[in-house]
Amino acid sequence: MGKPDVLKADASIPVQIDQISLTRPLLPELDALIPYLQDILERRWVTNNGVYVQRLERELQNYLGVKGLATVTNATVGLDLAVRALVGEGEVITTAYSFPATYHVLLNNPKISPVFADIDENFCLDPESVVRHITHKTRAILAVHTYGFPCKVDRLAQIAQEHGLKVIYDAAPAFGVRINGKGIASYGDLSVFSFHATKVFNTVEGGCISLGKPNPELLERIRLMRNFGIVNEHEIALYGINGKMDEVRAAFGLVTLGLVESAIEKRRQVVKRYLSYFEELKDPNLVIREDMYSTGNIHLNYAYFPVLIHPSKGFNRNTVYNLYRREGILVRKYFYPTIVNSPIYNGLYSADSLPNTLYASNNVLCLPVHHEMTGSDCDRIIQTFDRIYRATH
Ligand code: T4K
Repeated sequence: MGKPDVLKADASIPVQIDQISLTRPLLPELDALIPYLQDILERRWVTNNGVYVQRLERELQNYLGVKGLATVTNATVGLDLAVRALVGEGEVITTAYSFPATYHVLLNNPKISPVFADIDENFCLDPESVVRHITHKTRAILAVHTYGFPCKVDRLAQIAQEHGLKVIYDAAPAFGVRINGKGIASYGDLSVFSFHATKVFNTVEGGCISLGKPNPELLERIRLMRNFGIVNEHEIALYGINGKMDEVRAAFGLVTLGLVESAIEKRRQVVKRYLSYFEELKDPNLVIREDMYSTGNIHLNYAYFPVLIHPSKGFNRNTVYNLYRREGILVRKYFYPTIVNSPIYNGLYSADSLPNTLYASNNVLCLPVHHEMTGSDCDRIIQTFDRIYRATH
């Protein structure tokens, strides 16, 4: 008898309805939120730098261990403001292996020319590829701590210093990550976190820009720019946009911030189970960056669990994706497509010089990780993978 044909889509198999979501928002208890909401309504002050926004900024500054911070309405606006406040104009070297927000803020800025460098083995901007793209017009590096894996921050700092460049980190997925006990946002000039519902810490929508070193003038500029650039009610001092966080979301964040550490621990337990499965499988065609998880000096947040699947006959990222989805397990192809393999960019950005970016985009699959996952969810995800794997090996 041959192997069961689990790879063949069979319309008679009902799609499972007890879905396992890629992630789940970290939510406050209603009872914990109500006193804040009552107070906000009684005081009739709901946005524009209210008391809860200010309090959240103080608490985040402590949690992240940074020297100054401004909350924003989301990380996309935060990245836009960070680039405008710090860089102004010129070439910015960045990665195409990211959520479109990262490079769209550069493409949408008429004074900035994005230059794409390739990624390294951790899916982050490769410092040596950055060096190869530096020209006399380069002003900054915009790197992403992809999946919450830290970039090679020391090497990037060295390159920036040698060439007089600014460094901005898109730290959207890296909330709570630490290196040698230092918050990830202590590296670079500015870091931008996302507080979107799908992130480890969330305010429904939201984010913050934080400073790697004290710079009150820069912080003031960012604060002005997130409020239309207006001073003294009528004077426009500089470019600005509506990038403000409101009181309701700040209150939401104040409550969820207290839940973050235990949520990260629950995520760690999920990742531990994945790691032990893949380590036992020991297949060099399945790359899970296990060294990232075991490096003692890096405290991860377990935001995502990417698996790079080197394609082999009958077994590749897309087959695994399709079969998982059919089973109601909502894995994702982060980051596919990217600027180099999506038709909407009209072939403007060639993949030729970005082989690692293209390869990762075509072959990485993210498995579900979140704080509400149970042991049996993990078992189901692992068993499903195993079934597909065994049928083709
Ligand atoms: N830079 C990077 C590197 C980023 O990854 C992102 C955002 C940004 C910048 C920009 O940050 P923001 O401007 O958003 O602050 C999601 C998020 O919307 C996006 O914030 C995030 N990255 C990206 C990686 O993921 P989608 O379109 O893939 O999300 P969606 O709606 O498909 O949800 C994903 C999973 O989460 C699903 O399994 C369902 C579950 N989910 C989602 C929501 C919204 C829930 O269970 N509850 C929910 O409320 O983009």
